[in-house]
Amino acid sequence: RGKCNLAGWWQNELGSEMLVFNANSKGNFSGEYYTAVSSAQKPIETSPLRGSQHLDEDGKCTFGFTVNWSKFSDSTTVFVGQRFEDHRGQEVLKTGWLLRHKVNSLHDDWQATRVGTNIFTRLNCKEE
Ligand code: B9F
Repeated sequence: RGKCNLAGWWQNELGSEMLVFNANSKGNFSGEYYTAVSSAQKPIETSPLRGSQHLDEDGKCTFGFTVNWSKFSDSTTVFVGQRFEDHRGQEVLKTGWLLRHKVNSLHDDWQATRVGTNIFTRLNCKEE
């Protein structure tokens, strides 16, 4: 695996899990996101993600991806982040996100966006 390979299973501090598929030669990737939290009316379902990453050789690539929650919500989240290794060599993704939920009018636009951070670590560490 290359130094910035994001492919595989990740979990964040909320317990949300995502599976990232191999990026292509341009750094574009897709995956699946299972959020541990929702507060939507409908039950949580696996949601598709699409992203783009840099392919730097130093292992500290930046990336971004969008999650479309359409199976149970009309909202969208975008994540931006960077890969690091901690002092034990464990991979960590430091991310920030914006969550846009659907509002019914321009008047309510001011309250449509939430912001936060998530830290992802590898779920199953396959050493290769
Ligand atoms: O809960 C979100 C939602 C949007 C409109 C009704 C429900 C959808 C899932 C978002 C999951 C977020 C967190 N999970 C995670 O791993 S994405 C960023 C966080 N990281 C009610 C109105 C707006 C939010 C809740 Fe809703």
